[in-house]
Amino acid sequence: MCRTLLNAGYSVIGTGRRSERLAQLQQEYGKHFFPLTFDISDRHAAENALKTLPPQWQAIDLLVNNAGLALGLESADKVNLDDWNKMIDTNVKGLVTMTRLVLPQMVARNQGHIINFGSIAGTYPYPGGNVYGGTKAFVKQFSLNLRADLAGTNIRVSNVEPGLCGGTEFSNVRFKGDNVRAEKLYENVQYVTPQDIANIVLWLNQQPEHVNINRIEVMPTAQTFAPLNVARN
Ligand code: 8X3
Repeated sequence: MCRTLLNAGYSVIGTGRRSERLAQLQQEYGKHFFPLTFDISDRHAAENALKTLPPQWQAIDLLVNNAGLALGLESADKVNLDDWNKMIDTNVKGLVTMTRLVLPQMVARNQGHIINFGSIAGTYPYPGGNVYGGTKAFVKQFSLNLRADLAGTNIRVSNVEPGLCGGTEFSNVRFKGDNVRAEKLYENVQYVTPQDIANIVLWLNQQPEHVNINRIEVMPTAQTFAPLNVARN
């Protein structure tokens, strides 16, 4: 997403925990890229990081809240409670923290766009989706509620809800380093790619200011719906 926006002429603040990845982008894009290393689940780290932004980087027109993770696919009675907390800390608390920190200057300038990352898991339940799907349902409703609060402003809010998206570390993280299991998920299927999603983010933001896409649900053509489960005696 950073590269797609940079190639389209945007100046980008890239955030993440791994400074070496951000340094790589800075090397490639020079003064158009500003690296900001922090863990989004640490509220004070996020507050402090944003305070270090030089004045010319403080007017943020587009906030892309894509940081998030799924951990495990165990059923709710067996799940690791730390995993649930980590998903809530990142997907919910991290996302609302960033939104609350960036939104005031958007409101002051009456300009801006927040693009949140939900998931199809926020709409369609699946076994083991439990808290992950719950966090993404939160993101969906939070995005819509932001629009209600921002009535009368020019600030846009969109929720991107991807389905099976390969070519990221999503499943390696979900399966805690079981890379064979992670790779299997993407075998013999044309999944949605990070570039597909980046193109959608750019397209959402490039709509005219009077056009707000509230939600956009994206699946690979190869992914559709399973029948509802009926447990029989
Ligand atoms: C990513 C899609 O199906 O793994 O949020 O929940 S899924």
